[in-house]
Amino acid sequence: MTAARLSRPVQPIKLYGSSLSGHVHRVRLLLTMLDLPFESIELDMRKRENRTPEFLARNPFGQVPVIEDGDLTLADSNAILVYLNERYSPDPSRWMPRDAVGAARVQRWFSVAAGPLAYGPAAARIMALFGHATDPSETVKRSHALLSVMETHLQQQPFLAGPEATLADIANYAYVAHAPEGSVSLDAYPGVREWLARIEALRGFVPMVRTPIGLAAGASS
Ligand SMILES: N[C@@H](CCC(=O)N[C@@H](CS)C(=O)NCC(=O)O)C(=O)O
Repeated sequence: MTAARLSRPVQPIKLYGSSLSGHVHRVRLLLTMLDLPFESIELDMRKRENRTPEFLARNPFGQVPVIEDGDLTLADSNAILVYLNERYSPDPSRWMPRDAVGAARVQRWFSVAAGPLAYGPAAARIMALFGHATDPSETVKRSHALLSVMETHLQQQPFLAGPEATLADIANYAYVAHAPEGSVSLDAYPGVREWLARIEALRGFVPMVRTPIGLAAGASS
């Protein structure tokens, strides 16, 4: 059955996540930009609260974010962005273009968020935060390869998928902004830094918490 577009959730949307997660932050960002009521349920990943039978019933991959909106349980940050926009935005085409090329451009940057961003800046930051034993140099190298591509792209247009902000920007924002927490400096990427500032200037923007590492590194937001 197709869910009709509603202006407001019947009850606050439950957001299962961790305040340290950029995947969760991107959902929180859209919730606040759409001014939707929600309740955050913080999971302690170090205590493996994402691996309990109750949580695995919500997402068998054991990953955050997950939302519950009435009877609906939905996992995966980019899928959640699409759902919230289609279900609740007064103007869904504002965040997700309706034309073939515009929609494809957003999908392309969703793929970047799930691939090079996750395996580059997000992974480098996690290693720094949780002190994983693995050598971070490969991840740092991957991060700079991604940032170089983003820099060239953002020198030509203000937002990732075109002249206006879309879900593509929301999906990619947090792990780029917090890349310095993983020893990935943004100094060489002025176009990327200006793009971050353009997102931070959008109505309803909320930052992701800075970790002590981020405060020391001077991460954006
Ligand atoms: N494709 C997923 C990835 C989410 C993800 O990697 N979440 C991390 C936190 S940032 C997680 O839950 N990791 C725990 C695990 O994999 O066990 C999404 O976009 O939601």
